Amino acid sequence: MQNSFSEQLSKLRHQYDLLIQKKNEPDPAWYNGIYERYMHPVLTHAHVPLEWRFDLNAKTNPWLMERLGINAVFNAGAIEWNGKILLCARVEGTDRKSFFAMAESENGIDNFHFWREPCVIPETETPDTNVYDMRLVRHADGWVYGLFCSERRDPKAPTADQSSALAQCGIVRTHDFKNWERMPDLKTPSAQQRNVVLHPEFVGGKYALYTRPQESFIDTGSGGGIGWALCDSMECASTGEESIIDRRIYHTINEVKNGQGPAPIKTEAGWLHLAHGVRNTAAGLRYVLYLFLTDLENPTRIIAKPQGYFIAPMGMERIGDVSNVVFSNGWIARKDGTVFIYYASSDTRLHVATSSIPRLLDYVQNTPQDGLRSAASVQQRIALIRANS
Ligand code: M1P
Repeated sequence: MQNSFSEQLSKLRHQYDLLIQKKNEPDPAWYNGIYERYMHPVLTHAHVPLEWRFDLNAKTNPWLMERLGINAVFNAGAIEWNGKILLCARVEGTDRKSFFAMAESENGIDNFHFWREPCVIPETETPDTNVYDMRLVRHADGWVYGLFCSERRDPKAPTADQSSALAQCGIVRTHDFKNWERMPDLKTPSAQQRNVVLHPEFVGGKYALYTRPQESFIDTGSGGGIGWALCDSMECASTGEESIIDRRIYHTINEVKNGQGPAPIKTEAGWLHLAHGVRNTAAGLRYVLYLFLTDLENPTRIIAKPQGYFIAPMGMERIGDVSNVVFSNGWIARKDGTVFIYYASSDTRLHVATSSIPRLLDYVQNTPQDGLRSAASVQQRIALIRANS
């Protein structure tokens, strides 16, 4: 038998409070020396406030039904702001539309709670059908920019095709994460763009962008990898030809496609990059995360790149709406060198991993690079075994 409205509401509130207050601890079963994984996700669909989902008025909703369900909370931009950790999460309703919502935590690993209302992102003259994957960047010009994917139906698609879409880079800026100023979408020579990220500093007096040229919505086609392009202004951003800085390579973790994650972190040794790489399998695409380092003076020049992946989906992380995926568009380096890496699993929930700048630099600089052949991998492993003998 159904509980009374007030009983059920108290139960929901109690469960919600327990979830928000739950402590998160490093997973004791995980060790690789490079980063810690944690026992619980930091954001899930259940972290979305009850007020966003239920009509809490017993007169208009006597059954206490969920009126606007939430499907998933994942791919979040991240920034440290007034000592707190802020995430700009991708929240996806049951209607399949994503929107952005800010959540904050004091310590970056638990007690994340959403702000009162989701972000209101102004539209351009051509309204976005779907928006997702915001990269937050505190730029040297004084603004915080949010670059995200704006998706619209392909206007050239015949009526029978209700799936073909166009992806472009939407741009907003803010000083408070409450008021967002929308700029025109980025123009590049490529047919479509996703995973566009603003470099935090001017380069030669210009804004610099990591791009991901692609010919169609899912397939990048001849789009060869993570691109780089400069532009004069973010108010009407337009780039010339993109150059590829991290190319896709046969039989590696990124042979099908790749994309810059969040903006790179400036370290003494170079710009530290987090990216995702995609390969194909009989069970579909597999997304993993990897790191690389670029030259401080020339961020397009890779100076260190470990072989293989940095984070891959593990255990329950493998399962979700788009299984076998980890994706990241947010990380934070604190003044004390701690790094929080926010990664989503299987387009369903968001996790944190923790490390430090010294550990990540050690990993990037001292892990052998990909030998690109089985025989070379064997030699790398034998060298390690013999050094340990
Ligand atoms: O479904 C996995 C990811 O797919 C896209 O990434 P990419 O453009 O590299 O294929 C994005 O839509 C991302 O949101 C999603 O997590």
